Amino acid sequence: MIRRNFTKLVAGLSLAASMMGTTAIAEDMRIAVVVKALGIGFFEAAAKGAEEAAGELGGVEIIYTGPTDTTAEGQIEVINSLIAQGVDAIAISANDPDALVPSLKKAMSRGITVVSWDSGVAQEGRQMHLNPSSTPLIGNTIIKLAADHMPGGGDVAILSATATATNQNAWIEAAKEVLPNYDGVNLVATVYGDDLSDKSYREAQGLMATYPDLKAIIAPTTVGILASCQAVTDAGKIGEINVTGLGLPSEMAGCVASGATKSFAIWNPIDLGYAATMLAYNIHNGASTEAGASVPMGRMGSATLDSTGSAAMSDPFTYDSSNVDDFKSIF
Ligand code: RAM
Repeated sequence: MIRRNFTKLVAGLSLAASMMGTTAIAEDMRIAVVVKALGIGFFEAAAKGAEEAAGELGGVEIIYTGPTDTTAEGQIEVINSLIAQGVDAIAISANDPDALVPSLKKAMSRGITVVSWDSGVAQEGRQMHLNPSSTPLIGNTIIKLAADHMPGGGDVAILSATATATNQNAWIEAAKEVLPNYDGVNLVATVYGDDLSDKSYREAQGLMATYPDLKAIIAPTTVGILASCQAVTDAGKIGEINVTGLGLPSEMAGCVASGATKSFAIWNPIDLGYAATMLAYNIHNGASTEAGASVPMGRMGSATLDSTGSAAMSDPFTYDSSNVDDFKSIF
């Protein structure tokens, strides 16, 4: 009897131990959040959201990493090192849709869960992609932001991030599609500041020099919009050229106060980092990524995958002098 109980006890203990073991493995998860480049405020805000998700989930470590500049080569090095470290998941905002595919495929073949967010990877290189918002909506928003303050129409230019950025290229394409709906708005150029402040500043200066009648610079990048605002301000062209696009209230409040920027838009980058982390976690733990599947993303609800394995988070929000100060301490 005693022996039987003892056997039962041992069996029970080893079951508990193996359950604990299983739990420990499931919970001891390292998620690498790979960004386009380090030092960009937008991604630092997303990292806060990733940490929030990890805290909620428990037993999840976030490795926030990325290259020092916005290149695919830099990201490939980072991915290879993450494969060598044996992380459990990679959630990446890509500098190029195709160049990262071979290294991400290698990661997946080693059992690493791969999702892209913000700026996507081609479908074969990831298990799903989370867009911040609907691409046509963002494309229309960035043109409308400019058009709303140009009643007589006129020349506008786009100052983008890198020429290979999946997200900016998709938004620009969508913007060009709706351009005919905006009478008199004339897109004269698209230039690339590579999400580097100094290069973006020089590109904005170049636009002003080449197009003296420019009425707006549309920068669908948080780095580009801030650098453009600085270039327009330094050139004494506030009131002449409106700088708009996608920016962070924390970085753009001064530009709105000075009048260099009438309005701009963005979604919540903290929510985006949070949602991407939740998706990586849930897919790693078995959530389906079939078309039509809904993957839970904590307090952000769930992401419903389309036929390309993509989903969108939420609509962008417009900021101007009436509300920018309420958000500038948040992101
Ligand atoms: C920059 C990056 C990022 C983009 C935002 C709007 O921070 O290019 O990918 O989503 O701008």
